Amino acid sequence: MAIADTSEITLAELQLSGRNHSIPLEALRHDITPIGLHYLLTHFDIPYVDAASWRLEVGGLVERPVSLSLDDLRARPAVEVAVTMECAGNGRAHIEPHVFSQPWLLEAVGTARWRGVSVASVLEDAGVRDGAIEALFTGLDRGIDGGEEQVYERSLPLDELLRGDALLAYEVNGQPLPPQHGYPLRLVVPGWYGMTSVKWLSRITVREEPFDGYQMRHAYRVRYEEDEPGLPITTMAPRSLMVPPGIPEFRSRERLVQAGACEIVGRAWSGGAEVVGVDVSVDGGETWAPAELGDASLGRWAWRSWRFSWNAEPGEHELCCRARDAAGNEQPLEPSWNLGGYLNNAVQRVGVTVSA
Ligand SMILES: Nc1nc2c(c(=O)[nH]1)N[C@H]1C(S)=C(S)[C@@H](COP(=O)(O)O)O[C@H]1N2
Ligand SMILES: [Mo]
Repeated sequence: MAIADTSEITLAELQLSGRNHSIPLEALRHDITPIGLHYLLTHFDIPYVDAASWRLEVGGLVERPVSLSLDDLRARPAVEVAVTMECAGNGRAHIEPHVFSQPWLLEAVGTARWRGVSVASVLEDAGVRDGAIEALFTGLDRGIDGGEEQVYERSLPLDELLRGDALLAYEVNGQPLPPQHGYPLRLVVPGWYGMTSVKWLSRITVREEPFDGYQMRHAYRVRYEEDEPGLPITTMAPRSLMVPPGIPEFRSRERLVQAGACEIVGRAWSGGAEVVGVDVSVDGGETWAPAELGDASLGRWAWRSWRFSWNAEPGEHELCCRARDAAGNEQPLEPSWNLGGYLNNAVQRVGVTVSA
């Protein structure tokens, strides 16, 4: 897709996007994203953590509060799961009118193998007391957002944590977490948008009332007016992305493709229900044809590969892809606006010139 010339993106947003990078689309070819190519989003500063003195405190409404070292966690039975993680603000830069925040185009996504301890097992050992409804996950990073000084922290309902596959991860892709992805320990909640997966964990607090800190009450809600509560953001809506075929022009990243057989490949995911189909259009969304879905060997929580054989004819084309899931959700053709610029899963459009 051609980048709009009328962008209102500011130096402050350039500063954010330099700190928080997205995945280069060609890296969608990897089943598991090499960790340096995984997208990154850090609101404040990356904390410097001494793992030798670091502890995870588990407390609040529990029978037996515990304080766990990294060795204590590593000594417990481990689970490993391939998880596709995506930022809820992915697609924000395409929304009009402009929303000021991390200006993601479409690539705030990655798939990694996270290894650690099941959250449910840690909560069960601590003994959740009657009346508890949720757990609050507190990070070590502190900053100011919306004029409020805070640590980054978010909560999740206990029923989601006790039946779900959420884990406390100390490794990613076979290595200790790198500083930027939450060293020494982070939460990973499969299927949910990335804001839920709190990095640099210091504390889990079991609660009898919903937590209403900034990241729950104000951020990550779909709102149309400042003073409405809006709806909380939870699981990832369906999305598909293609590896742009051919070669890029340096400045615009528009593509040049040779005429003839061209295989278009990509990935598709959805947090709420499995992906059941991907359609491709080579005429800007006028007509669609099904792509072939790859197998689900990475598991339920990771993206699916897909492929589409295109007979590229000379001229200008706009390639699009569109995923749908088992719950009947399908990517829209156009973005829609909300205050935070969240949940824009409109189809990707890639402008291509085919040369004879
Ligand atoms: N402590 C802490 N956890 C955090 C964040 C943060 O700023 N601080 N950002 C969240 C958001 S909005 C996203 S999208 C994911 C990004 O995870 P990644 O940087 O490992 O890709 O981390 C989440 N966890
Ligand atoms: Mo995010």
